Amino acid sequence: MNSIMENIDDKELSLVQREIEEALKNNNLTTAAGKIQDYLKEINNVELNIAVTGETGSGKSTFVNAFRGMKDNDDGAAPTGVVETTMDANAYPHPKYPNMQVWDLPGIGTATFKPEECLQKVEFDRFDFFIIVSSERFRANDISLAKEIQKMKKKFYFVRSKIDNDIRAEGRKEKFDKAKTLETIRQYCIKGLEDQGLGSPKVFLISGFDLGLYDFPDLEETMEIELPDHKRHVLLLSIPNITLKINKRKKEAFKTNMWRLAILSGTVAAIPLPGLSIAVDVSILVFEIQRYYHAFGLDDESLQSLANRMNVSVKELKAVLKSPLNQKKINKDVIVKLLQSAALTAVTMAEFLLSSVPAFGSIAAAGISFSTTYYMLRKCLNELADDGHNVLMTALMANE
Ligand SMILES: Nc1nc2c(ncn2[C@@H]2O[C@H](COP(=O)(O)OP(=O)(O)O)[C@@H](O)[C@H]2O)c(=O)[nH]1
Ligand SMILES: [Mg+2]
Repeated sequence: MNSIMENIDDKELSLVQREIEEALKNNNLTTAAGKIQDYLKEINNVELNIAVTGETGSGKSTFVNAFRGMKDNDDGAAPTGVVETTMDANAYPHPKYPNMQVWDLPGIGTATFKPEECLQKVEFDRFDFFIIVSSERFRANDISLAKEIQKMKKKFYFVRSKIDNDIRAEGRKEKFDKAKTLETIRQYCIKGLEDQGLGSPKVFLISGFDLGLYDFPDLEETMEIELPDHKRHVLLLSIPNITLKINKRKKEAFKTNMWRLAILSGTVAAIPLPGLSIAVDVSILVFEIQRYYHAFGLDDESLQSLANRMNVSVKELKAVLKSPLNQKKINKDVIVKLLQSAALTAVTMAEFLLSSVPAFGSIAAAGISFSTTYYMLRKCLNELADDGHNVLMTALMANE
């Protein structure tokens, strides 16, 4: 797995991208399709490894689960509320995107273990960045750990956890100002770190019980900005769909691959389908549309988990779903039916293809297969992203 990770970087991916465009300019669709296959294979192999570390009881394991959209008692969840006795690094893959793994690193940053020894033991090099968690002020161990990470030229983020507890306690006071309370905690943590010679790092306030609150969206955005392109994609697809902003950026991320998939579906192993005038590779469409569905949190488990967190019923959430894809299992039959109805309107698509696809001329040669699949992907992405958006709005409004 490591070798794959080391093999792919932004430069190589942009080389494949240029090759695709070059082939399209030369009207060589077969070559373009082959290159697209390489490209998609490579981006599907990109790994994201996030290390979560900090003292026992700080909320690491809870965070590892929440980050993957899981509850503590789900299958594959990291055990929480247990006393950590070893410093074994445990990898917890995302249930739907196993290329994204969150590592629970107990022990590092506790007095028993020296940070530099621990980091060597867990092969720090595999991590894209570190999250250092503390439920109080950051201690000397957290700081020496951060310095070790810095030496290795890796990024780290400080997370002050269990903010819900602080807010609840402060909320009992008569003069409660939530924004002020949060700012006080933030400044206190930053000052502590500065006093120990760590520059002025950002500290993100979070609750592992509800990532939609406080600074998690900020943390997500920072990670996104600081990751290289190909890794950013993995983060965006796998991150739980908990804010409207994330919903929007997920949609953008999917959009960038739409035309590549449409070329591929219409060119490689395109199989004529009964009752359909075009030849497409339906399995590509099924795979991608299923990804949309999960990324926007529209599956039953995700809706249930949103309902639990936000005190709304699953029924209320389901009531706002509009896409016909929601009532069904997304499989070949469903997609073929959609294609059949989409093919009828394929003539009207030239105008959006012009604006969003490079080397449009040669793609026009791919004709109706390309247009129809592109239209389909766009339609499904729009519908499912809208549904994701509306479900979130419903949950947020119920909490106002
Ligand atoms: N109120 C609150 N409790 C939390 C939060 N995160 C973790 N906990 C609780 O703190 C305890 C330790 O959490 P755990 O994730 O096992 O910490 P770890 O030892 O660092 O892995 C458990 O009882 C958790 O339920 C949080 O954000 N808010
Ligand atoms: Mg733990």
